[in-house]
Amino acid sequence: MSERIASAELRAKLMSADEAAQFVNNGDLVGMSGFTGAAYPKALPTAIANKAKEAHAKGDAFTIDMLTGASTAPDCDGVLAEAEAVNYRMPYQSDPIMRKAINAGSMKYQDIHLSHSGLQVEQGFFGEMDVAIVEVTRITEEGHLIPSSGVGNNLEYLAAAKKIIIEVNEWQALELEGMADIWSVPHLPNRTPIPINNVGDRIGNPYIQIDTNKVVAVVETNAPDRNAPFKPFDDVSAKIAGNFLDFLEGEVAAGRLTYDGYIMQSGVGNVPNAVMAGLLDSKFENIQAYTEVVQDGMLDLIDAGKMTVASATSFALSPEYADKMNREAATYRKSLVLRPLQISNSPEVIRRMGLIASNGMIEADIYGNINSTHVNGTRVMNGIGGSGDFTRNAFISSFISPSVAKDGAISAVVPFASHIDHTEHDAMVVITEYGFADLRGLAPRDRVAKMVSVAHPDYRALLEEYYDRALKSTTSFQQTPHDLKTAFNFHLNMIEKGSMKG
Ligand code: 0RQ
Repeated sequence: MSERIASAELRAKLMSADEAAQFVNNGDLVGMSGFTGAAYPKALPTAIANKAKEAHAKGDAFTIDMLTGASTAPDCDGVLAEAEAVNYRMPYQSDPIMRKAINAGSMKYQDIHLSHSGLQVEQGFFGEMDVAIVEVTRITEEGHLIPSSGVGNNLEYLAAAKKIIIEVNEWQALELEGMADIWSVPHLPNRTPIPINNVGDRIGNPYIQIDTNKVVAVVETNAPDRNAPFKPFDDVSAKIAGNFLDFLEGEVAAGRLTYDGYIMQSGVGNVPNAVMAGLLDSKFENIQAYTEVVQDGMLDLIDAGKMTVASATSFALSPEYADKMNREAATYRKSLVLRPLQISNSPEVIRRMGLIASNGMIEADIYGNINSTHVNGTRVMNGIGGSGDFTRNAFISSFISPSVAKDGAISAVVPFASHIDHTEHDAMVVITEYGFADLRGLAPRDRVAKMVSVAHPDYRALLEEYYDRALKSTTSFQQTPHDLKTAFNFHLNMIEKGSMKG
């Protein structure tokens, strides 16, 4: 195992995770690797959680402020939340225990555009970074770090931190080396363009260079990335995938897209994964992805010869596909590029690519405002993640969702979104199992019928009644009619009666 640590200087700093946890203190700002269940540190979070539990048992305070690339896994976010060891979290999480603590008010969470997060660290918005804890596949003789299954904000955290702890994970395939393309976005002001013109362009090095003097500990691990498996495809997700393909076909017919070389971005989740499965049997060839995470569906498209290249910042693979990646990394390396988050999610590059974005949502309103994050406007689900980076800058931005959640008690189309992450100015197409609502070129009042047509039939009359009321309401003008007294009745019904139907 120690042959993965070729630098003698860093090999001399090998220790156990419990020993390394001595460098993490109460009140520290800690930057960790980790992005959608991949590349997060596997040993230090538990060691820090144990340290917190011991301190709490003695009546002492112990919490950290925790920054990552995005969500992690039960053995990172989960154990730390369970130990009440996190005071503040940024920029994205999806752990059930952590979500509960955030919504109970015992933990602070700032849910921000992922493309902004590294820059804000550089600009010192979160204070001085005490420790960076980063998982790698290997350390070279020169002390350079070979990223594991994701890059995220590692560059910014390693540069900003006073102390560095490195986890070298033997579970990660050595053949991942060469997949990462490390290039630092120039500091403000006087930025120069990011020189990426094509999805697969490589512009940097396969390793991260660090100040090895800052390394206080190196810890060896052998533990898998932990993403939950995707839900099996059902009839609803198959229909959504079919409607997404119909939409793409319409774009081809209109001359805005060709069957050759379509560039996609796909959000995480069960439905986006099903949409990719739909592309397998489509007429589209040489598909490319300029996106945030590599998902199971993309590996299937690559295997089928349908996808030529994907650029992302990390993997978000089910356990089965993560194993497959580990076995076949040398082959996948030819078609995959892992970039720092500031580049994978760069508005500049996204706009240049002319990509079609598709992300999941909690709800959309009749005018096309999208809520990606908050159930009933106040309870956070996961976070905006990269969906804003892509939605705002894509050539076409779509949202895909089943028309109902919780056995029909919740409608995905509501009169007024109870929280708005993506405005009517950014969202262009909303797709459910009932079809697609193409909102492009339409003023707000002309969007309503389209949105109602993709709502579940059980909710269509209720939405039409609301719109009639909004048109006549004394609280309303006609640009974007709303009856403010009843705009949130769907949500109030859900809270008071257990169903949006009332
Ligand atoms: O909960 O599993 O307990 O039944 O949300 O919903 O339908 O399986 O869909 O997995 O695609 O997730 C918006 C959460 C959708 C996701 C969201 C409940 C539903 C179910 C999952 P159960 P589905 P998905 C870039 C892109 C924001 C970040 C983003 C998300 C569970 O897409 O987090 O886009 N997006 N990042 O029952 C109450 C509603 C609901 C609801 C769904 N209206 N009210 N619960 N659910 N709608 C990638 C990154 O940034 C990393």
